[in-house]
Amino acid sequence: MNPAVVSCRSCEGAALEVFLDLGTTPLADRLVEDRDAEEPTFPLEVAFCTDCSLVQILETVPPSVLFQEDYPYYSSFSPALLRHTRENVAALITERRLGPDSLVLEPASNDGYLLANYVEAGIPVLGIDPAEGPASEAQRKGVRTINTFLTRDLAQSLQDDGVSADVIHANNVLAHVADTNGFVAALEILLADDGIVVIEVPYVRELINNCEFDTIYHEHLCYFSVTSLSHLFERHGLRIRDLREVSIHGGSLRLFVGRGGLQGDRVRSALQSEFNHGLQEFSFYRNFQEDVERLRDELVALLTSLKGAGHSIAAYGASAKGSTLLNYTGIGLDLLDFVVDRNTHKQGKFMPGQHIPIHGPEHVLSHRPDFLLLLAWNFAEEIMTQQAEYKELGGRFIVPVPSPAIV
Ligand code: DWN
Repeated sequence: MNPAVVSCRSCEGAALEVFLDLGTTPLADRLVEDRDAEEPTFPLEVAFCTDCSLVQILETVPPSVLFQEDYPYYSSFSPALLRHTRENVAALITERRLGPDSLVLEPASNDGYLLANYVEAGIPVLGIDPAEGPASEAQRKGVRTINTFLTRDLAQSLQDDGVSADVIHANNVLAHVADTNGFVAALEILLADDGIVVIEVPYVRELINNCEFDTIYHEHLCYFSVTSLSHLFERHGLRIRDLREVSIHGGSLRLFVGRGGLQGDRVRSALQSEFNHGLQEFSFYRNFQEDVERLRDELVALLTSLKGAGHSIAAYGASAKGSTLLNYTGIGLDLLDFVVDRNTHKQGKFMPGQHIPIHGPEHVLSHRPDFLLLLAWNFAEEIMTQQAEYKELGGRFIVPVPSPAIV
């Protein structure tokens, strides 16, 4: 068993208060190939640091276990994510006047979904990703990628070799690193003096307000507010200069971080708003367990009622969040016949814990379930548009979050 953290992953204080226990669960992205094989499970408890406001899980599963060779998440299977990324990159190329003498670096570059946009514009890039499959895919696309984790030591070695990035993208990675301070220190080492780090993280305010408990799994060690991020970056001589709220992944923050400089109006306003809403107080998180239990009971009751009335139910999106939702609620093969997903690396495997089979999206029309539970609810619009024929034939969708609803 891995040692649970007893001190905050950011400020290293001991003031951690647990407010959510999702039980002991399998790894959300460890899809099952052999249903008889033993599945490792780990506790999933969430705590709030009353010193620096960081929300975090207590368990640290070794990154080498989480992001191993068959890590199945490939960003390029989500068209909405690709559009979101393309728009962000185009704006940055213009604003930062990037060109052939620039360098854009991305830790957790996955399958090159983001950096490929810079390569297309003739701008030099360097990706860093520990997952062999996605990293190999990126290299096939012509995205220069180092297949490893970004650490403080690697950053120092790259800096010694002259690497200095004008833009660093860090999308959905800051929450994933076991050495939070070491990772931020690595960003500071690799950032050019007038460079900018563009960081995207799911916003913990949305997680709590919309009961997005299924976005909690062992890959996500931290859940950020602007308040907790500000403490973290200031500790390393970095400052949040500007920010945007973006809708991706159920509501995220896009932060623009540089060496010192002015904390812009949007940042000050966000910090004040968080203070007014109490995100720096334990009381903001205190009732979340009850909210999650209520959502669980409502969702199980809805699916049980539909099944009891003779309806068939399947699910769309073999997502990591889907694993948390199924394993915490206990929704399994008694209620769901199958899951579909566009990601070909996931097809033919089974959902962790519940061992529900994963097929391609064509299975929806060939098997015509009466209802489709959207385990990738963050892409609901895109998926429902894509499944227009299923809907025309009378198929209905169930959105589980923020509260179960048939749409
Ligand atoms: O941090 C992470 C988040 C950002 O993405 C990673 N650790 C893992 C991953 O979490 P997730 O699996 O919950 O994320 P997604 O992107 O919500 O998963 C969506 C799933 O749905 C993917 O497997 C792709 C699939 N999909 C599909 O089959 N058809 C997605 C779309 C948009 C579609 O049209």
